[in-house]
Amino acid sequence: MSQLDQYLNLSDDVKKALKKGMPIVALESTIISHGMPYPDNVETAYAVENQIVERGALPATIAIMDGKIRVGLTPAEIERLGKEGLSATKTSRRDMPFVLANKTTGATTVAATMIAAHLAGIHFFATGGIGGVHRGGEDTMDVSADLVELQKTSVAVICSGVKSILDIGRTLEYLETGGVPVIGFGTDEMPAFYTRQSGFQLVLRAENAQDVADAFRVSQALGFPGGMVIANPIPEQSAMDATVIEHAITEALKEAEREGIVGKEVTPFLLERIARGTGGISLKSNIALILNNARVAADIAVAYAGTKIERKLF
Ligand code: PSU
Ligand code: MN
Repeated sequence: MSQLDQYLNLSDDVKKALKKGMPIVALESTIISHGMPYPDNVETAYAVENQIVERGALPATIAIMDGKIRVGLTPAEIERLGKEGLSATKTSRRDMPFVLANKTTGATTVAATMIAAHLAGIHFFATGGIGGVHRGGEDTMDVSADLVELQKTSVAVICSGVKSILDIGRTLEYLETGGVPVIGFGTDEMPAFYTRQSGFQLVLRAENAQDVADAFRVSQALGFPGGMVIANPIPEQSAMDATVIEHAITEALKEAEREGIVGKEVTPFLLERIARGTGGISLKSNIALILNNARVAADIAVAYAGTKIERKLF
């Protein structure tokens, strides 16, 4: 067993699919433990996996369990993580060695999931939103490790942009400096998670899954170390009213400041307060956009592989 194999465990389905060059979509687990309440988190995680299967790709939800990076959780393991919720350790790149050594349960962020996907050989990863530069980040230096990971690890992340709890303009500047392509999926504008528009223009645009797969292949051929952001706007019918969401965000930010929330607690705190502040409307939008991202990610993985998985593998 190689040293890496001691800490990296792929499910049999993932191994099989990798060997045959079949399309696979990685999924993160912080969104399950810290992004949504139980049982919506578990139901959503299952629904996301189903969408990917239906589009002809294999889903691989990733987390750290029992001292191993697990690529391809079983439904029972997803349930376990969903129930553990906030008591699972939110695990980004910084935290991975310690969580693995201590054999605690680690829910992987976008950054950590990218690392795991890359180690496994998976190129595409669907989620809701990535981390970014926080509002006021120019003073606090609160910049998500996701933005740094995107410069280092060649995995394409299909998401609905970043929430406007963050500073979208500075997030885009940071990604540009780091050489990370942000590709609007059928849009010229950076989506703002709950809403389709942010007011920030993008310079790269793809019309379909094949366009993204082709660009990713070129990035690989050039040996670029970094990944890509595929910014896929929330479906029109599920988008929120911009003033409603902005109000909830402003309130959540004030509360975070009053309570002195810092570090890795900031994002989960804001997500929870916003869900509460909008009386659950935001949760519905959140679920709709993730399902949509899962479908697009599966289409991209299928376009890249040039083949579909016709039958449910598991
Ligand atoms: N943004 C969301 N939902 C999420 C997250 C971000 O809209 O669940 C999670 C992701 O796992 C992301 C992490 O990688 O939060 C970023 O945390 P931080 O800002 O502490 O880097
Ligand atoms: Mn942070």
